[in-house]
Amino acid sequence: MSLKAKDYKSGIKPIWCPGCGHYSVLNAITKAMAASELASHETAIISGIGCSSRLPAYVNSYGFHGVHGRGLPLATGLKVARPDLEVVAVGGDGDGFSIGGNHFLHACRRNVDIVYIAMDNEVYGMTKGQASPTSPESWLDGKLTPYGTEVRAFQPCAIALASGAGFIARGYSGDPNGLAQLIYEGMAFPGFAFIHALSQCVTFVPEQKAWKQQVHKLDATPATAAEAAALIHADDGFATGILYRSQRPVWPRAHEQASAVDPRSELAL
Ligand SMILES: Cc1ncc(C[n+]2csc(CCOP(=O)(O)OP(=O)(O)O)c2C)c(N)n1
Ligand code: SF4
Repeated sequence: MSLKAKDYKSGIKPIWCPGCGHYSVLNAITKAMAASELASHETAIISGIGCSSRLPAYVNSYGFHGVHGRGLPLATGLKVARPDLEVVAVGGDGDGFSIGGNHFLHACRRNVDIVYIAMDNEVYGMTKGQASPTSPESWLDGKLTPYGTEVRAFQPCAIALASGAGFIARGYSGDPNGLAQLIYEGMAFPGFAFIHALSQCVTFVPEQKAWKQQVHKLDATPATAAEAAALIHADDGFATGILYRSQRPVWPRAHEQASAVDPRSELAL
């Protein structure tokens, strides 16, 4: 019997603020799991630290809540050891693009067959509203960055493209069905699938409620990396849909041969 999205909820009540975008990302993930007809024991959700990184506890699957910025190396190790699992890494913009930035570059470059959902609210929510790598340069926060960040914002999709990601998509928490579709396609994609999920922090950046009016859907996916680069650089950051899709060999290439050898049989010798 196929499972419904609600069957993938763990029953643990999220402790996110009312209105936090992360609720909808959670819903989108469980919808994508149901559409993919994944059994709970065939899926693992891995995270770092942050409000967004609490997500694995709320999903009825294998899960691991790691340390700050280390969701991607954990997910990579798991996928290499257990290629049969659908491995999904999740986290926030602070987790993934600041302390975890180096891992982000190399995950795109390695092309391990995992999905990475970065829940971007342009702020460190859990630690009470400091600027993050994706905070706009002009973002004025009275207490912590009273003159703006004075630093150019990190561009996750441009960096993903330059680093070799084969699947790059942007979704919005206010459109959980659209986001679920992107996650579903990311799960089906053979290789590293990066999903930039705009997910508002209503507590520390309440003006993000206006994102609902700003997001717009792409008409078509660019056909080449050059076209994708042009689109991503010209984009206002609110275009949703698949920004780039192109397959190349996944890592490790000797996956099937390696997984056929049970390491315990060698130890027994
Ligand atoms: C090594 C380390 N440094 C700093 C922290 C403190 N810390 C916890 S969560 C967090 C930021 C989380 O922000 P983000 O990833 O954007 O997620 P959000 O809470 O906004 O969903 C930081 C800096 C930590 N837990 N570990
Ligand atoms: S502080 Fe922001 S990111 Fe954290 S739960 Fe509240 S609304 Fe969500």
